[in-house]
Amino acid sequence: MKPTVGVLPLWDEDKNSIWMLPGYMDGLLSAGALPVILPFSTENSDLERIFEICDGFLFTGGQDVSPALYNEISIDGINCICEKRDILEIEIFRRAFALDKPILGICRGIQLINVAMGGTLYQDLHLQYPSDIMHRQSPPYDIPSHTVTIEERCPLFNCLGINSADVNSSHHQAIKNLAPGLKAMAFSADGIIEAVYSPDRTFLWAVQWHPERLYNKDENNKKIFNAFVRSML
Ligand SMILES: [Mn+2]
Repeated sequence: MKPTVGVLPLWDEDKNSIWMLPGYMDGLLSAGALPVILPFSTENSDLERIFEICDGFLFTGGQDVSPALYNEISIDGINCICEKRDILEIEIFRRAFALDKPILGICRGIQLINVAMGGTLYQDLHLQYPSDIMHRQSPPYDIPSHTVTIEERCPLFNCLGINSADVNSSHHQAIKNLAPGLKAMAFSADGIIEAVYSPDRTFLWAVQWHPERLYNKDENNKKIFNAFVRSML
């Protein structure tokens, strides 16, 4: 039976509506999983049922994580906050972590996971960490924007067998203080953490770039989805 992956929903503030980018769903489907978009419910009975159904969870990209969650006041560079996403995702993450359900975080996902585990973020790289690296590329988003170096002997290195990779990049925030319990797996040339994992869990990986926009043309990003789904078999 295919593993079922709960996909954290995207939220469109203007339309007041859940939405989804096909790459997240298709990337999981192509790796052999059945993705399902989760509802915005934090009722205990709903969550208990969700955790019976789902073998793993994908934390998607999107709005900025509220700086209040890491005890900071928002600076001017902060974009749209989505409180209902923060609440849902922190709750799902805590339960998934406690139950050792496989977790993959992408973009906002790496940031949310770092904050949920006690880390902090650069609220806006442009204001707080200026560099020449193009972390916020212009379209098209399925071509590489910068290189990352991959730490040796980490799970990402073991999975890909390479110590650098070209990645796309659509973020204006990033990990500042890495949460205790997470280890960095990849860095951009300006020193930003671009991938993390938990050594204490079966599969808890997160990346700052967008495999869902690259997996169908880049074998390395396909391998990330494959490794996530394989961990649930
Ligand atoms: Mn980047």
